[in-house]
Amino acid sequence: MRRRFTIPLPAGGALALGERPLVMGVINVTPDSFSDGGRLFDPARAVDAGVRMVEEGADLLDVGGESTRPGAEPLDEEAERRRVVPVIAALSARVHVPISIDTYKASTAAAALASGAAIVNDVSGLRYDPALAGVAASHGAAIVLMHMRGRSREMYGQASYHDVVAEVLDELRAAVAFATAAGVGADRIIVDPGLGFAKEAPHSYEALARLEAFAELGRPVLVGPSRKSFLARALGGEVPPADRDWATAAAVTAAVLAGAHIVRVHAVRAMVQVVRVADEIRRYKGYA
Ligand code: PMM
Repeated sequence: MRRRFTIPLPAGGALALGERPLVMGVINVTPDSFSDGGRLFDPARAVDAGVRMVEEGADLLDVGGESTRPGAEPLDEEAERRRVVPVIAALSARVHVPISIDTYKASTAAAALASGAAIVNDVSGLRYDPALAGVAASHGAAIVLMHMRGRSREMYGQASYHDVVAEVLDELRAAVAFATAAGVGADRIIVDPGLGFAKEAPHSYEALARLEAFAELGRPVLVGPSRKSFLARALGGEVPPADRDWATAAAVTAAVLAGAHIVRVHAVRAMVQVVRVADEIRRYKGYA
């Protein structure tokens, strides 16, 4: 059973989750993203890409200014804001889907929410900047709490688990408790197991294979397998990120069959097809 949720958004909006899986298109306004090699660093190209993704069926857009690839250096707040705010402002005038800001910094989130974003996507699960929770709460924003450990540049050092699903569940439960204690409405929280973050490839595969366990948190589940290196691990060689969309399709299918509410992807047009067919199959399993 994929539970249904209605997530309140700022300005009286709402996001219906669970009726069908939603597709979140990724817009990395970075010169060094692992997945698209900085293609969208130019703001006008980033905006056009977002508009195109919505035409192709994206239900949400996720805009980020700092690369989270392993080994990436952190970006200062001012530079991050300069990258993302113009893109979010322009996109929110041109598209009618909710926009999320992929940041762990309270000041960037505040500027993004003031420019039209409705969701904060925090890869640190509120561990890097505790003030982020208050910003999300005061704007009435929804928040994605993703699981990871450590900082991107050293996260693989902490990729050690006895039971990856049980430990990620515990750590996400703590993040949800932190968010609600800081005033974020429990009804605004979305959880994410953080595939590829502080996880070796087998941990990511196990989290994906056992994704149904995350329903236990009582919140909608977002997953981001798109073009990640754990996919290349199964391909037995060097497969560059831009050539990982078939591999992504397999992971997206697994996520949808396991009840994911949102999949975060780069190749929107192709993954919309994948999601629709996988969801149709899921319906005939008798749960939907
Ligand atoms: N992955 C990346 C960045 N942000 N956010 C969420 N919620 N979940 C993810 O899996 C996730 C994320 C890394 O991929 P990218 O650099 O291509 O955006």
